[in-house]
Amino acid sequence: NQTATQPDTIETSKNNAATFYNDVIKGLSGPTKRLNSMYFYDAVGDKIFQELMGCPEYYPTNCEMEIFSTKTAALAQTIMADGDSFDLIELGAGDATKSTYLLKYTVNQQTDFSYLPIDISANVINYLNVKLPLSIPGLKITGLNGEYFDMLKKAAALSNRRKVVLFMGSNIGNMPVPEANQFCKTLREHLNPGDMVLIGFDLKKSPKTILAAYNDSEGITKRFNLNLLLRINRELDGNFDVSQFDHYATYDPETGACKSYLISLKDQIVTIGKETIRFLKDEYIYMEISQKFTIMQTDQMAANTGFRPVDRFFDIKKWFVDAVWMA
Ligand code: AVJ
Repeated sequence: NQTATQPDTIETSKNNAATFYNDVIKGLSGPTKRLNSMYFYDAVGDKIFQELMGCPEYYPTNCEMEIFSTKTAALAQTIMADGDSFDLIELGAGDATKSTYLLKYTVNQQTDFSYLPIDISANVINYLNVKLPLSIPGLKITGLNGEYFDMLKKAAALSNRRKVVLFMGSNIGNMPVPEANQFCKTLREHLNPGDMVLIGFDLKKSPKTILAAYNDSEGITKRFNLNLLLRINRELDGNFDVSQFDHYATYDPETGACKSYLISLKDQIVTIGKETIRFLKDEYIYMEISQKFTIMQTDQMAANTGFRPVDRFFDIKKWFVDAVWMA
């Protein structure tokens, strides 16, 4: 059994500098330019995202925090189901602030469960392995450092208990809808009938509210996006001048797609390692999608991917939903 003093540190070879370089060059070499928002989260990006979560216009985190802090008992009842022992697996656990409400409550129910946070960041996993058993006495934790599906396989090899998978924060919104469907199908293939997932979806709401969250007046989201260019400078020997790029966010109420772009303010040439990237004035880099959903669309996604919706938890404004699906 892994404990706080024996953190699990399975490394993934896929998430290395060569992959980052290849993805960046590929994304910036085509007729239209794009970067993958999964690369936002280096140490600086993590800090900026923390800032963003404290910014009044950025509502999703607060909504989901409200759900976990005010509906803890109901959430726990649903995932504890028949009271049998289970594994609670969290994809992209971060600092586990929201899940801590659920963990504390569930530990106090004397239910036999283990918490298996999965994160691509070794720092995150080491932190959770050490800190959570201190703040939640009695918690059994096995942190898994690596890619989601590799670590889900690992989790399945560690135990054959019922599994509940948390995928919170509307992280699913950072995939285009077809990719999100494929992700859920793959997730389903890693689960057994009776297993559950809890997925956080940001819901459609006033377009002005959504746009403000991704175009905050302090410019935190702008810095968050520009940081990826600075990360390319730092890690891939790039020479982006971030003062020559502006941030532009859009929300389309029809499709629910909220997209971020960086716009080149002039004709310019950027080098990354030995590659040369040309930008025309006003040319864009497509940085990120944050898809918004209707409840019907979340049910549809469950049905499309081999799940059955069993419960849903809203914040008071109904801006966000944590949907519980059964495999
Ligand atoms: C990581 C999915 C919660 O899309 O809302 C915040 C990332 N991007 N502002 C989101 C993000 C711009 C965020 N999530």
